[in-house]
Amino acid sequence: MLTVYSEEHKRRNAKTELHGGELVASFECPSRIDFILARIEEVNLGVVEAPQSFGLDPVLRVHQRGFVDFLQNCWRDWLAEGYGGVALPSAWPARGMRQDRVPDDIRGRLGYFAFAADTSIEEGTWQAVRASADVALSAQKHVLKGARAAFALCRPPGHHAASDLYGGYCFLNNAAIAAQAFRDEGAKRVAVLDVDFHHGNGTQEIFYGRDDVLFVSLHGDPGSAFPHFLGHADETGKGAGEGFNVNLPLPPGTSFDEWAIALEEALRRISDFSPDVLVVSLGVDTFKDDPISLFRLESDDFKTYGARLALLGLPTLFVMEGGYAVEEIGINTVNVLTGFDNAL
Ligand code: SP5
Ligand code: ZN
Repeated sequence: MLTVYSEEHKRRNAKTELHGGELVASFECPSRIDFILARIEEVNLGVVEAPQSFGLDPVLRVHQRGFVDFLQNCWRDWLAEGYGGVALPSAWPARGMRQDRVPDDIRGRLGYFAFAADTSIEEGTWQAVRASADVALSAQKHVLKGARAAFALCRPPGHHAASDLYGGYCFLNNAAIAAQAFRDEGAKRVAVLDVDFHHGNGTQEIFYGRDDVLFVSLHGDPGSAFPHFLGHADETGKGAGEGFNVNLPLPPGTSFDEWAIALEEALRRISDFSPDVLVVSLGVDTFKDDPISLFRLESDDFKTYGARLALLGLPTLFVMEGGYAVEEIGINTVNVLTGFDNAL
């Protein structure tokens, strides 16, 4: 399987993360990608190539212009305030407050466009974010042109980013940008399967009113897990999109056996939809030793479900999302991909 990768991801090196009331080293760190690349080379997964540039047009198909402008200019505007720290929000337009006016002030804009305070914006963040979208689009072109599968080694991840919201370490929604590109380039129906531990609230929001992109997610129940405020089973889509959003929330401590039962339900829904192509939001934070997640998958389980995904028989784009057990992230991620390849 071909991998697309950009060194630009290194420009996203968050100095800190607000976690448990403390500023700690960021879980979403550059070495995650080093371990994955090393494992790709170790098992000879296939060619690794750099992305092409696609500009912002495909990004603006799923994200609002004002939001993209904010991301692009945020660090400059924050520096202009003379602060010594990284750009983090500290006030939000919560219940009863106005959401129809975007503040001019950068502190107000941060709160307007962020849904969580775990994600800083810093020097280089935007450059890495842009490159990550290009990685997804470059891998998408390989699948569009007939590859059975390709791996977009995206960093930063994307599935928490909505049309005008960032958070959960995500800024632009790489999987959604790629799914939309498939639609714009001829696919009639696209399925997105999100196997990251966390609910893909951003992807859900982007496609919630649509019947041409099916979103199916297995994740930690929002009653116990981030992003806390979306991802329940009764979120099934709205308007034309009714019935085209499938959430399969699972309790803390879920084992692979239990997870695999939910996966079968997810795959049934995808098969019934008969998509032209599958986009997999591939987070491996379902692993038992993940430091911020609550499921119990073992490394071999990733190979098992990778093989199962291949049986859908669909052209498949894998897009990297989360996974914070850094020492094992390479093995777990590449196990999904080799499991898939070996089943063909
Ligand atoms: C892409 C992705 O996986 N994003 C995840 C972002 C999660 N950020 C907030 C995590 C808060 C976790 N707190 C749980 C502590 C358990 N010890
Ligand atoms: Zn996650």
